[in-house]
Amino acid sequence: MLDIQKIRSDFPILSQKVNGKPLIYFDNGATSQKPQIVIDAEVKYYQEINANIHRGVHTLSQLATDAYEISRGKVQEHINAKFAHEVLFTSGTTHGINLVTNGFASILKTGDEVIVSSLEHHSNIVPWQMLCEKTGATLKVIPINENGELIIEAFDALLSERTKVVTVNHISNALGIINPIKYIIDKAHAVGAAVLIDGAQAVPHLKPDVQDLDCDFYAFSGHKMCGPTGTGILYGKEAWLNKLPPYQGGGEMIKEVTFEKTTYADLPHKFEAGTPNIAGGIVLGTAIDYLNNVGFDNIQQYENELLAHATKRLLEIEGLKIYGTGKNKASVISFNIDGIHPYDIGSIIDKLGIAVRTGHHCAQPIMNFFCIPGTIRASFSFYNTIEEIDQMVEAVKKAQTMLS
Ligand code: C6P
Repeated sequence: MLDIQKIRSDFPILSQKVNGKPLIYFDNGATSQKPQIVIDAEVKYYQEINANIHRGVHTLSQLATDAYEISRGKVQEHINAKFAHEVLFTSGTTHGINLVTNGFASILKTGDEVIVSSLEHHSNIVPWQMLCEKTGATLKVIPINENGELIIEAFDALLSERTKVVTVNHISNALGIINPIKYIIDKAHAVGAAVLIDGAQAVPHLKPDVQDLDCDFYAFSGHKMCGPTGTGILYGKEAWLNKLPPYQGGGEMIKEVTFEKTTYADLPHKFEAGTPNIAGGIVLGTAIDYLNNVGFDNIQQYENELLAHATKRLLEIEGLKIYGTGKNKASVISFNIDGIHPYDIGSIIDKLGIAVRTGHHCAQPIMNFFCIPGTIRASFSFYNTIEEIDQMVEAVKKAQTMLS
């Protein structure tokens, strides 16, 4: 059992008023709020150990390097990676995915195929399209059904010896659908394809086990899991990271540089050119500690209660339609109300202190599938409450009356 009031007191922003009303923050899919312990850790880094890492013999540089590498170890443990050097610090999911697509530019060729799904965020579509344009490979797309679930038989039918990469998100940002990634990974491996999982929306809700999943790459953002913005992780299997060329050239990613030839550093440094977000990387470890203290079993159980309550209450509203009605869902609800633009509802409830996201959620193919311009998306976190959901429902009803 979670003590929600105690948890809420860890997040200073939650006691704020917005537009004169107590903040109800339901835009956790876009970014999560930060507990005081994370904010303090960022300040402490700059006050006490700020220095560049992996470069200096001086004490501060060593302290900062140690803290950064301890954080890498925490991530390794958190996602159960086999080696710490399979954990690359990035600026976020987008960066991680682009690092991989850049690497595959030297591997794919005309006739090869890349499979993505209709549920992807633009971050996991556009880089693959760019890669296909560059290499002559073909992009294939797993379709979805009316519930917003991947049509698995269609995925099976797309697989062939031409398939070189399969990539899907673990959880859809726009609909909250949880994808059957274990099945997808196993099937893709059976035809010899590599698999990248976009875990951006999964890591706030669950603890991925990359060895159990057996994925080749798993990308996620720190800012969606109580960590600082500008942080992220790309997990890659050692063999793949050794095979892919570096993403960026620069300081710290080299073994030796001459004008004739440069040799590259060992993992993970080969993929970490330049001065990274040192404070962010260190503090991401603090965020992971915080979440593990709350406990992912507790988080999942409580968020499921929030989701069930919100679904039931929202469906009381006449003319309201929920998108993403599949059985396996995270605490995200996308909905529309007959005859009303999602933006109008979002704007009115914002005046009542309620933050939701409206629009296409960087997932336009999903909106096209449902023939809608966008949805209102309420994405819940473990620090939200049933009372807040009830207030949102009343606010949506009010907006509906005003706009009808
Ligand atoms: N989705 C949302 O409101 P970055 O921006 O690199 O941290 O994450 C990109 C990204 C990739 N994949 C998925 C499934 C995502 O949800 C996101 C970010 C936010 O849904 C902002 S668009």
